[in-house]
Amino acid sequence: MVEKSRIPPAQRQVQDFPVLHIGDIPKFDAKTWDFRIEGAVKNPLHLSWEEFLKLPKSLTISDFHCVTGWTRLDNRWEGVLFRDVTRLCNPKPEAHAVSVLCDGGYYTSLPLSGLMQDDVILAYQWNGLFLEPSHGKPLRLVVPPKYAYKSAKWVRKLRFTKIQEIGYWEARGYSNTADPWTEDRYGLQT
Ligand SMILES: Nc1nc2c(c(=O)[nH]1)N[C@H]1C(S)=C(S)[C@@H](COP(=O)(O)O)O[C@H]1N2
Ligand SMILES: [Mo]
Repeated sequence: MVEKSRIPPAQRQVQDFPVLHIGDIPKFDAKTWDFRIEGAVKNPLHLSWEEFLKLPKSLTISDFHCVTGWTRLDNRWEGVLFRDVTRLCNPKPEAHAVSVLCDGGYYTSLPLSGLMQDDVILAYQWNGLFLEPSHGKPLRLVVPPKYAYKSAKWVRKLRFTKIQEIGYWEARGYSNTADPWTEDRYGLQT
């Protein structure tokens, strides 16, 4: 087992890679799949799967913490760093957050500053292989410093916004900041 300092409070380490999502796994067709960036950007982006694969590729190694209590360490994610794709779309000065929209209707959002960190990646490979459909094939976001409901699977669109929108789980009581180290699991209840 690994030193405790890498496991956030009340989390337990798992060796397998659980699958967790709501709804059905969307079908992927490389011919019709596309990826869009829109909203508060100077250069909206529209890429095919083939074009996406030609973007500069990076490798990150990071830990994955689900709010239900499991943590998987040392995942090797390969894909395009969020900040590399952001450079291409040239955000407007008023862009402070990004909504992440997925096939199947799931969505979440994060402050732009957090997404620009070194380990935030739009990943298409995990531990050397293209993603399994259940883990987000063809493309998912990985945001290691946040609970994994921010790591959206089946990503199709990023919308840059002035203020941070409220995502699927966030609208149902989960924290919009989602910091595993402070057990920031639940938003303020009314
Ligand atoms: N599109 C989509 N992405 C999602 C979810 C979802 O329901 N739909 N669930 C999130 C949650 S709560 C977790 S823990 C992780 C799980 O990722 P995994 O199934 O690859 O382990 O996906 C996240 N991304
Ligand atoms: Mo989760």
